Amino acid sequence: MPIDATLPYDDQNIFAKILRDEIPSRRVYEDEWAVAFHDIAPHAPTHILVIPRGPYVSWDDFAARASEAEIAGFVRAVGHVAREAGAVEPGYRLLANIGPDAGQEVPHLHVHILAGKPLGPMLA
Ligand code: DGP
Repeated sequence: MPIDATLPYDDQNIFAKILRDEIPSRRVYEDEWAVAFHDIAPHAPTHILVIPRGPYVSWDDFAARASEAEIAGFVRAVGHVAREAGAVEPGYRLLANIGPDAGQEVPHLHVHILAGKPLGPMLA
């Protein structure tokens, strides 16, 4: 069910629980700023989600409230995970859904890394 990305942060959302290790995930990376794990319903051979450790509903919320250090740390973590996944060559897609029109389902910012096959046109 798509969420309203302007809502206050709900610390009971599924990714908050993954961050706290209350539910399992297949983690591939973590550092001070971010955690990355395999998507439960992959849309490509490589489908990894990268989330910030901080309580941000969406990219919009993150851009508005996160510190420079959190933003830099998160962006670098996304790049690191994509490189480690072997996705830089021949290429990958980053995707963040923000709010109901985009179909965002989990109210904790997540960037999808999609790779491992030709992904076709962006809006297919
Ligand atoms: P979005 O539509 O951008 O909000 O994508 C949410 C993604 O989260 C979707 O691709 C499926 C994934 N997902 C939902 N619940 C879980 C879960 O419990 N574990 C993992 N690993 N992924 C989940």
